[in-house]
Amino acid sequence: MLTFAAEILSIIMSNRTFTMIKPDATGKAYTGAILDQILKAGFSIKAMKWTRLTKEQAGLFYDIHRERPFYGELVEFMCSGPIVAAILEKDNAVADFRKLIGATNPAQAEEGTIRKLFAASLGENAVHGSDSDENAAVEGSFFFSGLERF
Ligand code: FUP
Repeated sequence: MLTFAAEILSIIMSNRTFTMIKPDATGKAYTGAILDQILKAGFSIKAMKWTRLTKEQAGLFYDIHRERPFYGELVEFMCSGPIVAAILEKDNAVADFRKLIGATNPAQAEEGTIRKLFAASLGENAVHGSDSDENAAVEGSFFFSGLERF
């Protein structure tokens, strides 16, 4: 069994990131196509669940944006339908995944990126990707226990 320290280390390792396929994308049945892009880009899935956030959970997940004008809409949107949450592994996972999904606003996302292909707007932008190793660890732990990640 992993020691506590080893478990924390394995969570913080820079080869993991956290993603959500958001309610707009699950609602349009893009889940399979998005997972296909993720796997083809070389990421492997270390944990995954199909779930639906409560308003409280969505609010907590995006707590960092609490004071921003779009916070209310963001929380409403994120609990408006099911999501897929996953921990992904690949060398340089956080940066490579941000590149794969493209800019936050799909209008500014590069051709071929997931947001360019599947997102309709800044507010409803199909996928989330952690912006740092630290946040990847925190966000992964928000959804998955030690027994649920491999
Ligand atoms: P990202 O790291 O690309 O997910 O983007 P942010 O953390 O800056 O924003 C989180 C989410 O808030 C975005 F995915 C969409 C939403 N958002 C807005 O609705 N309006 C904005 O001006 C900025 C972000």
